[in-house]
Formats: sequence, structure tokens, C-alpha cells
Amino acid sequence: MLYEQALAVARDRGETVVPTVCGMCGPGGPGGGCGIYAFVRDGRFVRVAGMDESPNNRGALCAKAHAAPQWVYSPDRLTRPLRRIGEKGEGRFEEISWDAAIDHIATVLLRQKREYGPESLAVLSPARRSYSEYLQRFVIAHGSPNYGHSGICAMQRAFGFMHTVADWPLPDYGQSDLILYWGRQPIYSGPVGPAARAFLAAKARGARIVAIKPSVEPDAGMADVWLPVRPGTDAALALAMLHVVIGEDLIDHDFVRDWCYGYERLAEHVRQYSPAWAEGITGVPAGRIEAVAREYAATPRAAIDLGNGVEHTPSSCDAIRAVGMLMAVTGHLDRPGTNMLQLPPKRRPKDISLRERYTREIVGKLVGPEFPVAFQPFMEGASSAYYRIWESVLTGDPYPVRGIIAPGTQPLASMRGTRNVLAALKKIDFFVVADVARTAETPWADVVVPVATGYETDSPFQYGPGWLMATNRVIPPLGPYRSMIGFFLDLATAMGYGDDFWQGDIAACMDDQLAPLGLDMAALRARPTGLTLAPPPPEYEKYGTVFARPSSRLDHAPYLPQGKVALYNTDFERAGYAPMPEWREPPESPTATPELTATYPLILSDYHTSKNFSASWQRNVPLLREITPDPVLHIHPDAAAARGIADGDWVTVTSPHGWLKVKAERYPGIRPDTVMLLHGWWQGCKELGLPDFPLTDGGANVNLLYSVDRQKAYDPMITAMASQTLVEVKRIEEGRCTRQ
Ligand SMILES: Nc1nc2c(c(=O)[nH]1)N[C@H]1C(S)=C(S)[C@@H](COP(=O)(O)OP(=O)(O)OC[C@H]3O[C@@H](n4cnc5c(=O)[nH]c(N)nc54)[C@H](O)[C@@H]3O)O[C@H]1N2
Ligand SMILES: Nc1nc2c(c(=O)[nH]1)N[C@H]1C(S)=C(S)[C@@H](COP(=O)(O)OP(=O)(O)OC[C@H]3O[C@@H](n4cnc5c(=O)[nH]c(N)nc54)[C@H](O)[C@@H]3O)O[C@H]1N2
Ligand SMILES: [Mo]
Repeated sequence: MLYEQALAVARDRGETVVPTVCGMCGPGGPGGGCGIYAFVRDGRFVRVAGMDESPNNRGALCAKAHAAPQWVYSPDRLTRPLRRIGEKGEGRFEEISWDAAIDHIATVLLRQKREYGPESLAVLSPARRSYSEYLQRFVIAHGSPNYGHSGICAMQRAFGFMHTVADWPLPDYGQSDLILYWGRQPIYSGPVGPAARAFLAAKARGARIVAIKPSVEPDAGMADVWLPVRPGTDAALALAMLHVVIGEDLIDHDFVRDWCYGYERLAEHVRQYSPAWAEGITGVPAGRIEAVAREYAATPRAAIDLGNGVEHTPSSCDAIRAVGMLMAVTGHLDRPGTNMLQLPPKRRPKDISLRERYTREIVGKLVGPEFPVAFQPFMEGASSAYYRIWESVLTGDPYPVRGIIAPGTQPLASMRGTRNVLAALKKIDFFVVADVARTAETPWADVVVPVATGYETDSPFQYGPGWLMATNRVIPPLGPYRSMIGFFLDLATAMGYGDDFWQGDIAACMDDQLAPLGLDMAALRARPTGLTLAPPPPEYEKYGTVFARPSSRLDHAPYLPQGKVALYNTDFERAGYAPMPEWREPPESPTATPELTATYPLILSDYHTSKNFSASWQRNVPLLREITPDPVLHIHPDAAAARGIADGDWVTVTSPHGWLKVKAERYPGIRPDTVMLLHGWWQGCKELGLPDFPLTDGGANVNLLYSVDRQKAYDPMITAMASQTLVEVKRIEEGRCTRQ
């Protein structure tokens, strides 16, 4: 609805209304949340409606947005700062004040800094959040490089693309005649709107759609072509497509001559990756690989939307590079309807990351570089692989991290190697959870810091490409706590870093960031539905400008060593990595470990986005849990029949690393050799009487099932973690299985 309508509705019902930003996909982040009207009755947040004025969602909302009041008032909310009094893992705490929590954390971290050096502290960076820059700023102010970046999300695409075409080239959906959705879920992921709208509009316009993924989801259901690729084999598919377009001379010769470096060597290199070879690995018939490659090359307005599905495999970086090369050699870069190179916006909020403080010495101390040190700091700053931080606690390699802050992230549910995280949680000297709600790790925390949801705070602001909007507080906090930004401002000030943290003054901090836009928070807040920023007119073929772009490394050498698309990457070669993309097997697969297939005949993988949950939270919200009460395994009817499994049967899923109990759904839209789960199941739902799932065996936490073999389970260059393994699925005989 429109603002005037929202005011009228509120007036009629005796309520007040606050225009703000939805927090149910996580707080903010670039392009983040949907615009909402939040209604308050008798001091209670009761309902939301979609904001028509917001360009992010144009009034549309998903189930999660509507469930926000239940999430805010959930019995799982953390409302009191807590200090551990029991053993680690026991979950016995005493309530303390906010100030006492800040003092305690500051005292311990400063002591650890004195005794072990600043690098003994790591701050985990969850998915890109509105407060991510504060985490970065905090570690740098402390003198530690250990910003524990996910290694699980988006950075793989950023790195692979930046070092191939100097940008993450986004599809120009509006003008494409052919769109390849590749490892991408355009319908459910992200704010309700841009991606799904673009998908439906393209479909309505008659554009051809190709979906590349192991199982049918809404996009594949509406696609003209579905390429059911075997999980984790996208690099093989992309290399075979390069083989086809180069072998059949379907390339853009002018572009290759003018703007690509190393074409001859690439042409020679991909000759080995024939479609017949790729068929054996990907399970996609050679003829279908050829057909899609030819159609892509032959359609001038063709784009690729590459998603998170290609970021969870040991050949992730090479898959992404190969896709970037496919765009380049076929001339599908920065032309109408293809993948567009972006110029930075002329005006944007101030960058507060303090990245100018990095030195070689600091970057050299990374406990486990997310990207090779020679390529750091990368876009978000220097970063350590999230998993290496936990491993260091167990192995002391290269030194043990002593203190970890988990600000809105759940390693037990989101990272591969649940058992390692559990062991590290028992061992780590000092562990702080800062979250809005009980997390999987809370029982092991030394201090638990409750923070405000987006509905309980007046900061930050939402900045996306098309919308600038203040976060407006809907209700006061439910307890004596502040926002996440407030936490870092207070902690930094208590630790003596106040000069870098606006002396704890959040209003000054917000205004400082808005200054380059000629605004302050009061001026922004005075516009109830924010500021719509007109997109700049499209500019095409900006190759000269973009390909010369300086990298964020300390020496600012350009991303592309020759100022041209790096089909042969001399920077990678110099650093000891493959100059051209190669195929690398997942740790366990029918082709990598055929000996395992007798015991574990099916391939397991998973996906991230669902229509009603975010990552590993929100299963505790009754409205959402009623829609999807149980963790569901998609299994092909033939595979189910062979195992005597009927729809709705409870089954065990066993890999070489553990086992889960989930519910089977016979699903014709999946490869017969593959089963898929949604990741992120651990929470119970108190209101519905559902207990938590066990975090390890017998639960539903898919990250338990994967290999964490140092040599095989990770991409060697960018630390992407594999989420493919082999499993057997068995019906549970003793009738319907309870969850414990
Ligand atoms: N197997 C497998 N693993 C995966 C993935 C996959 O597809 N498969 N996906 C990966 C991806 S892409 C990602 S991004 C990660 C996600 O991994 P994480 O970022 O660790 O996500 P969650 O575990 O959901 O934890 C999010 C936490 O944020 C808290 N939260 C929500 N809103 C707020 C807020 O306003 N403030 C604060 N402080 N906290 C808040 C929630 O309560 C929750 O505890 O998982 C990764 N792991
Ligand atoms: N509603 C909602 N929206 C979200 C989030 C959320 O939790 N909830 N999280 C946000 C975050 S952090 C992220 S990273 C994005 C993710 O958004 P997307 O980038 O769209 O990624 P996913 O949703 O994980 O979808 C990945 C797709 O790849 C498929 N897939 C799985 N394995 C493979 C494979 O090996 N190869 C190929 N080709 N495909 C595969 C999956 O079935 C799925 O369709 O969504 C964001 N938006
Ligand atoms: Mo993500």
C-alpha cells in the first residue's frame, strides 16, 4: 500500500504505523530489504504491509515478512546479556547488565591481545549484512586481520569474475532473449521482486529460459530447457561449453582480438574437455551440452545469471572463471541483453572499513587466508576463511585463535564440519555470541549479547542501488540491549578505540556515512518512504575503463594484468595457481570415489533458499514452520521405489561422515541418482511443541554429512567448501519417527 493508505488504515484501527525496512532476510546489506509498513497497537508490533513506494519490492511481500511479529516476540529471543556460569555447552548463565557485558568482553579481549597478539581475535562475518563494515572496522582497529569471511557466499563469484573480466557482470535481464539461470534460484532468493520480476517479465516477453541445476524448482519448472547437472560439476559443464564454442568457431573474433589475452592457449587447453567427456562427469548428455552452448553463442542478447549453487565445490573458482570466459569469447559482455560491466555509483555512502590501515605485516598474519595473500586485501578487505579460524583452535596451525565473536552467524549449522566446530567450541578460550535469538552455539558462549532486531532500532539506513531508506524503530527493545552497531560502538569505545568509533555516538556515525550523499539521518528520516535513486543511463562497451580497474590489493595492480579479459591468467600463474580453469572432482562422487558407491549409491547435495526460511533461522516461527513443518528429502520416484520408500516416510540419510533423519518426498523433478535437502535445520518451534533437532547424528543438519578433508573438500584458491557427498537412504521401519 501507499504511505497515505497506511496512515488511513492505522487511523481507522486505532494503530500507529512506521515505514521501515523488513529484516527477515537478515539486516540490510546492499540491495537488501523490502519496504514495509509496520503497524503498532497498544505498544505491540502486530502486522506488516508491503510498501508500494519501495523500488525493491513495490508492495509485494513474502510469508517471512508477514511472520516478523512472531519472530520478534519469539520465546527464543535473547533479551538479557548473559555470562556463562556452568560448563561450556551446559547452557547455564547468569544475567548481567549491558555495561557489565561490554566491560567483561573488553577486558578479556585486551588481555588476549597483550598475551597473544591482536591476531588472536577473529570476528566471524556472516552473509553480507548492514553491519559488516563495522565488523571489519573493529578487527582492523584491534590490529587483527582475522575477519572471518564466510568462504561460503558470493565472494567466490566476486573473486573468480573480478580476476577474469574485472567485474561481477550482472545480467541485463530486461533486454535478453535468452537467460541461463545457472545454480541460481531467482524466485525465492532475496527481496521479493527484482529477480523474480525479471524472471517473469522475461518469460512473458518470450525470452527463452535455461535452468542449470540438479532438481526442478520454480525457475526450472517454467524453463524451456532444464540441464540437470550432477551436483558440483559445473566447472566440467562450463569447460565443455567453452570447448564447443571455440571448437565450432562460434566466437566473437573482434572482441577476442581486441579485448582478450591468451585466447590461443585457452583454445588449446579446452580441446581436452569435450562434451562426451563432460557427459561422464556432469551426467548431462553431450548433445544437450552442445545445444545449449550453440544457442548461447548464437543469440546476440543472451545473459547468464550465476548463483550460489556453483560456490560450494572444490572447482568453484574455475567454474566461475570458465563462465566469465564463455561470456567474453562469445561477445556477451557489456552489450544490450548480455552481462553488463558495472561502474561504481558516482555518489555513495562513506566507506568506513578502515582498509587503508592494512599493511603487508597485518595481512601476512591471516590465520587462514580466504584468498591467497598475494590477492589480499580483496573487495571487503583482508579475510580469513571461516573454517580455518575454527580449525586453528583445534590444531594451533599456524597459531590458535583465542577469541571469537559470532555476530549473527551459526557455524554449527552453516559451515561444513559440524563435529570440528563442536570440538572447537569446547576448546576455545573465549567465545561471544551477539544475536537477536538463541543460536545453535549459544550453550558454548562465554558471553551472550542480545541485540535489537531491525524493528527495534533506529539505525542503520538501507542503501541499495535504487533506494535509500532510514531504518525506523517500530517498538522499543524488549530488554536492556542495543543494536548490533551499538554493540560494536560501545565495545570499541570501552577498548580504547573510540577515536575510530565516533566515541560511541551512533547518530554521529550515521551522519558521517551519509555526508557524501548530501544528507543526514534527520533529513533522510523526514522522507517517510526514503529516496528513490534513478539508475544511471546504461553505458555499453566500457571495456577500456573497466578492464583497467585497479584491484584492492596493497599495490593496487589491476585485476587484469594485461588490461584484457584474462583467458590465461599470468597473475595466477605467478602465484602458483592454474592460469586456466581446470576440472577438479568433489571429494566424494561417482567419478572421484567409485569404490564408495556400493555402500553409498546416491549423490547428496543441498540448496540454500526456500520460500519461507532464511538460512539456518526462522524454523522457530510458527507461521513459517506450519507451512514446512519437517525437513524434506527430494528423492526420485525410481530411487524411492527401489528402497520401498513411500511419500512422507521418515528415512535415514547416511554418508561416510554421519547420518540424518528426514522425511522423504518422491519428487520426479530430480536426477534419479541425486537426492537434495534444504540446509539449515536445527531449530525447534516452542509454540508448536517441536523440540530442537540434534546438531549431529540423528538430526537434520546437512552440513554434518560432508567431507572436510583439507586436500579434497575445498577450492585451493578461494576456499569454497564442498557440499556434495555420497549417501544411502533407508526407510525407518518403526513407523513415524519422532524428532529426538
Ligand atoms: N550446506 C550448506 N551450507 C551453507 C549454504 C548452503 O547452501 N548449503 N549456504 C551458505 C550461505 S550462502 C550462507 S550466506 C551461510 C549463512 O550462514 P550464517 O550467516 O551463519 O546464517 P545463519 O546460520 O542463518 O545465521 C544467521 C543468524 O543471524 C541472526 N539474525 C537475524 N537477524 C539479525 C539481526 O538483525 N541482527 C543480528 N545480529 N542477528 C540477526 C539469526 O538469528 C541467526 O542466528 O550459510 C552457508 N552454508
Ligand atoms: N528467502 C531467502 N532469500 C535469500 C536468502 C535466504 O536465506 N532466504 N539468503 C540470501 C543469501 S545469503 C544468498 S547467498 C542468496 C542465494 O541465492 P542464489 O544465488 O539464488 O542461491 P540458492 O538459493 O542457494 O540457489 C542455488 C540453486 O542452485 C541449485 N544447485 C544446488 N547445487 C547445485 C550445483 O551443484 N550446480 C548447479 N548448477 N546448481 C546447483 C539449487 O538447487 C538452487 O536452485 O539468497 C539470498 N536470499
Ligand atoms: Mo549467502
